[in-house]
Amino acid sequence: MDRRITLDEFIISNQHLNQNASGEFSGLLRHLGIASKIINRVVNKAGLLDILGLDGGINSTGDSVQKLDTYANELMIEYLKNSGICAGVASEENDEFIDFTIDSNIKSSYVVVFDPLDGSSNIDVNISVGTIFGIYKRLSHVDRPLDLHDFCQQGNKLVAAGYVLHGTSTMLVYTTGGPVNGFTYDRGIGEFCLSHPEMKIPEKGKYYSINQGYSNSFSEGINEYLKHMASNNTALRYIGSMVADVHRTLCLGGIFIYPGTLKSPEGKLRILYECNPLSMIIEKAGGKSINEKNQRILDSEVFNLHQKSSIIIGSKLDVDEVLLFI
Ligand code: P6P
Repeated sequence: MDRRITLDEFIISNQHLNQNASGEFSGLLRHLGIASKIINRVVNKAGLLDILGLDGGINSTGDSVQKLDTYANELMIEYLKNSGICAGVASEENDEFIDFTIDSNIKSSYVVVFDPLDGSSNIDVNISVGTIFGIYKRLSHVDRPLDLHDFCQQGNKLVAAGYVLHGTSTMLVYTTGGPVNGFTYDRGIGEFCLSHPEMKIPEKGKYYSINQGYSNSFSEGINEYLKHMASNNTALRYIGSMVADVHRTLCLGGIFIYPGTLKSPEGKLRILYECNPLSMIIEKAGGKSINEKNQRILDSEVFNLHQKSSIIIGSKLDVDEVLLFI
């Protein structure tokens, strides 16, 4: 019978292939899948549940918090804590990391960093949003409380990275250090099913993605690049939801750029739970991801949970083309 394999079947059948994959690690991936299904259910009927609109809060990086952000954040924390196989989490929505081991005897080797609902400014207008996550092995001993170093690790130490995109369909895309695989959510059976095995980013794309509205505060080099792109009639696509813009770039090729601006000289996007996980995905799919100083994002030192970075991510040839101008 020709049927697509589910996420659970895929994780279990590949467990033996991955040196990081213990039953604990596989279980963690499966719990992230369950939490994503529940978030998807709410995202898809948010308008009916009166959880749209701002909840009045401001998160650690100054973004006004949407109710759905809060819901997704609390759900991710609850599911990862109750899984018993996650030692703690760091979230865009929380100033500090949360140590699950303090009031329970969880002895897990893994910590999870995530943005529970990236692109939240789009929630009220029905534009794609997504969850971005990264999994690290903790550095502190399992019998000790977690500390900041367990989370502030370089992206090249990630053991897994992925995202869930709530778009026209809902997709989970992740890598555990090998190929990037995409799963599409089949509501009929309530499962993520393998739909895009071993995703590869095209060497060069036909779109570039940047918020050109800030061009007055971009560097001269970035503006020279934008003039170049306008002169060769390259199409601009910008959704305003990083996970959606990067997913399109992964599928069709091209480039996504969030450079430093006057408001955010180091860039707006956060290294730990936005830039690093998406950079691991794009690199494992054959692409490239650097900052405006031409440093590999995954090699960036991480000093605090909400540290920001400029990012130039996408097809190798498109990223190299930007380098000619900056
Ligand atoms: P701007 C969403 O708030 C986000 O963090 C990313 O998902 C997105 O790429 C970026 O901010 C959009 O920022 O300044 O263009 O609205």
